[in-house]
Amino acid sequence: MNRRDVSRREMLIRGSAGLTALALLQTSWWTHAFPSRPSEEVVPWLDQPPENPSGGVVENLPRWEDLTSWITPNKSFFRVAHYNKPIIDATAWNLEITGSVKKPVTLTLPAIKALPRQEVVFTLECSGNHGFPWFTSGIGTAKWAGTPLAPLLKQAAVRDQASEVVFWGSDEGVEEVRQIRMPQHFARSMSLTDAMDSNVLLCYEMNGVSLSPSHGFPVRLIAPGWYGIANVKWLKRIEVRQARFMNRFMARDYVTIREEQHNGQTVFAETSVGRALIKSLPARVTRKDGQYQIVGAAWGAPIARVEVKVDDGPWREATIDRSHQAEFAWKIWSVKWENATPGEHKITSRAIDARGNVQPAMDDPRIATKRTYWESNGQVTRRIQLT
Ligand SMILES: Nc1nc2c(c(=O)[nH]1)N[C@H]1C(S)=C(S)[C@@H](COP(=O)(O)O)O[C@H]1N2
Ligand SMILES: [Mo]
Repeated sequence: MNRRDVSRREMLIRGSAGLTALALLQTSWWTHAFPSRPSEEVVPWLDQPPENPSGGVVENLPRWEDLTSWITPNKSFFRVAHYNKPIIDATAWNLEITGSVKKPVTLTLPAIKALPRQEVVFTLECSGNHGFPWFTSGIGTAKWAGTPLAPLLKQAAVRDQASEVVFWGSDEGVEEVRQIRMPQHFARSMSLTDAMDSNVLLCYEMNGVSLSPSHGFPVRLIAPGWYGIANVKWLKRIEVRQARFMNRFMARDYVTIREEQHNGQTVFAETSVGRALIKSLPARVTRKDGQYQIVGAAWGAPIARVEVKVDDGPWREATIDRSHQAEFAWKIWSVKWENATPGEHKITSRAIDARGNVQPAMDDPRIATKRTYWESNGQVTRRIQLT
C-alpha cells in the first residue's frame, strides 16, 4: 500500500468513523505485534529505571514492558534535544546545500516532497542508551520517509577537494571552550562517502505522518545504521567542506574514551561515536497458565543469532522473527522459559552477527575499559521476581 492509498483512506475514515478507526487502521497495515499469547500477563521487571534526571534533554522514555510492536508508535518514541526545541514555520523555512559545491541548492518543503520518495524502517538508538541506570529505553523503530540525499549532493556539484558534509540544525545553545563563549547551532558531520550512501534520507515523515516538531519538523537527516546523534533534526543547512569538522557533538561530547593495550603500553584512545554497534536486550517476560516466555530485541548489525541466559544457566538460542526483511530494523526474538521457579532471577541476552561477532559481556575489555558512557552495547541483564 502506498502513501496515496493511505491518505485517501485516512480522509474517508476521518470523514466517517473518526479517529479511533483511523488509529486501528494505522496499526494494522504495517505494525507487527511482538510474539504474544492471548490473555497472557506481563511480569514487570524488578529493576525499574530511576527517574530521568536529564532536565528535558532526554524525554518520553517508554517502559520496555509496554512495547508490544515491531514499529514503535510515535507517542512512545524517545526524544533527545541538546539545545532548544525549535518550532519551525515550514512556509518560512528552506534547506540550503552549500559550501564546497559549484551549484548551491536551496529547497523548500514542497520541493523536497516532490522529489522521489524513499522509505526505510530503521531502529534509532541514542549512543548514550544504557550509559546510565535511568537511560535504558532510548531506542525506537520507525518507518521513516523522505528523499535520498545523494542525488541532491550530485546536483550541487560537490568540488573535487570536498571530503566532509556538515548537517546543521536550527536549534542553538551556548558553548564555552577555553573561556571563549559562543552561540552554536547543533551540527554533526560525516565523510562525503558516508553522506553519499544511498540509504541516507532527508526525512519528513515518521510512521506515515508528518514529522512532529519534537522529532525534527520539517526535515531531519535519517542515517540508517548510525547512532541517533548522526540523525540531525530541524535541518537548516547542509555544508560541504574540504577538511574534518569538529564541534561539541563530534569531538567533545559523543566521544568514547577507552584504554587500549599496545605493545604492553596503555594508550587512551578517543573516538567519535559513529555507526551503531551490535546489541540486544530482554524486553519483556509474559506468563500464561504458568508458562513463561521471554521476548526481546536485537539490532546494530546483521543479526545471525540471539542467545538468552537465565541466572548462571547455559546460553539458549532464541527464535528470531524473520518475517521482516528490513536491514536497519531491530529483530524481535523470543524464547520459552522452561522450568521457571518462584523467586528472583536474572535474564541476560547476547546477539551474534553474521560474521560471528558476539555482543560483548560487561567484563569484556571493550566495555570494561571504556571510560565514557557512550556506545554502551554490553550485554544487558534484567532482574525479575516470579511468584
Ligand atoms: N538538531 C538536533 N538533532 C539531533 C539532536 C539534537 O539535540 N539536535 N539530538 C540527536 C540525538 S543525541 C539523538 S539520540 C536523536 C534522537 O532522535 P529523536 O529525538 O527523534 O528520538 O536525535 C539527534 N538529532
Ligand atoms: Mo543521542
